[in-house]
Amino acid sequence: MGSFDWADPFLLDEQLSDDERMIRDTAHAYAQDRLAPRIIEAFANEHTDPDIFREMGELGLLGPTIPEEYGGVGASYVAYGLVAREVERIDSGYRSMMSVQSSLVMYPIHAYGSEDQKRQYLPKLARGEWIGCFGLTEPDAGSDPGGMRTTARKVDGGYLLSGAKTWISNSPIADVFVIWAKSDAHGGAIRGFVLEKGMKGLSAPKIDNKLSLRASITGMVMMDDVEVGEDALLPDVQGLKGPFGCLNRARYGISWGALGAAEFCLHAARQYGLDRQQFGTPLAGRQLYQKKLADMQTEIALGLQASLRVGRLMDEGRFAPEMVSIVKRNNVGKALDIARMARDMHGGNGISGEYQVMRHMMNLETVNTYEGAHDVHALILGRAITGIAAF
Ligand code: TGC
Ligand code: FAD
Repeated sequence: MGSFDWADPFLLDEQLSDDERMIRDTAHAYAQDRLAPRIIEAFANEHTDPDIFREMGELGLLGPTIPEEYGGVGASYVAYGLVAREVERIDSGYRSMMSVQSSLVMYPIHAYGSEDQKRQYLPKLARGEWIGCFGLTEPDAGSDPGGMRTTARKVDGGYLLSGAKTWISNSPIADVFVIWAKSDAHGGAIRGFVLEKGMKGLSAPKIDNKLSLRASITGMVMMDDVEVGEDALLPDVQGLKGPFGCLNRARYGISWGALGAAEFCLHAARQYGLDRQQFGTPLAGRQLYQKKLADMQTEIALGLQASLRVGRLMDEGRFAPEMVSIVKRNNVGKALDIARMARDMHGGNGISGEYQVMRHMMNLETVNTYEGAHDVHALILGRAITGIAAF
């Protein structure tokens, strides 16, 4: 008979390769030593530290799946998920910064870009020297990105981009903007363009007063006839499958990341219950309290195994987007329930920033909405089950 580790019920650790464990340990040490000490203050003051990109870059945590010749470390998608889990154990905002750079900026340049674009952008993005953002959502096109209004008009030698993107992670501090627009030269098809900070007509105002993801800056991207050359077009993709190809990777990473936040909440609630005495015994000695801990542990353990399976299939080139919808939707939804539960189990202390569980809860509200809202993933799955699109 084997032994039981309450913090790793299905022995996930031994299902990883040595390389994956090494990257996980690097991310864990960095997150605990460098991110954890900053987050309470950063969240309280809505402060995003751009140095975090450079620090992550030095450790190979940005775009880890990108091959070494372009600045990545050629890691597996399982390793990428493990990094997301360690970073989000501290804060979903820090994971957001990392996953936008990796899956939504470096991935499309690598998968759809020209050789020149790859050489020009990827090494600097991998080092965190340049910060990237991904502009898909618009004020009137969120869950339905096909309804976007941003246009690319063909002119001599290039394109003029006009439109407004909103809720764009990293945009106010971004050097590189991956923008999706309807291109008149391609029959109105959605195409990707790489824009750079400082271009005439391009601005990225910050969205203030977020009550969630406060350590990760979010903004708009305003484009007023921004002129770009032919070389700004991502040549190798056309249509919505361009941005969705990136979202598959980011959503998969989120499925791991959200469980990192949930694990933080489980560990915090367990320790709180062991330390806190009421009615003459520790709270953790009460049946109701233990049931809550057991529910949390069960959902986390099941969710991690599911993400590991999808990651392995991704590494083998055998994943389908619907698999990602299952783990993104379920793991984030469960993580949000777990964070709310942990907040309750901390009593009054649960609302204090010092105990951190309510910060995770507030962050996970965003994670449940972005990268395909919880119900939108249900509809993606509903379409696959019934053959009927109910969007
Ligand atoms: P639909 O007709 O289903 O598809 C249009 C075309 O796209 C292809 N496609 C995919 N390709 C690859 N992967 C996927 N997951 C794909 N899903 C669809 C499809 O094959 C088709 O290709 P083609 O060649 O036939 O044209 O499209 P629809 O317009 O009906 O879409 C419906 C729906 C709900 C699936 C979709 O619009 C959706 O997923 N909406 C959610 C939007 C979303 O996730 N936005 C995310 C914005 S980015 C973000 O939130 C970043 S936060 C990051 C952070 O800070 O961490
Ligand atoms: P809506 O689409 O208006 O949805 C509102 C509600 O209606 C949701 O509950 C949804 O589930 C529901 N709904 C929608 N359609 C249907 C339907 N057909 N049937 C039933 N219910 C439906 N976007 C980017 O492009 N890049 C980024 O970097 C980025 N970062 C973000 C960071 C933050 C902090 C936030 C909050 C958002 C970010 N987003 C980003 C945008 C995000 O992807 C969108 O908010 C998300 O896709 C939902 O779109 P929406 O907000 O317009 O909501």
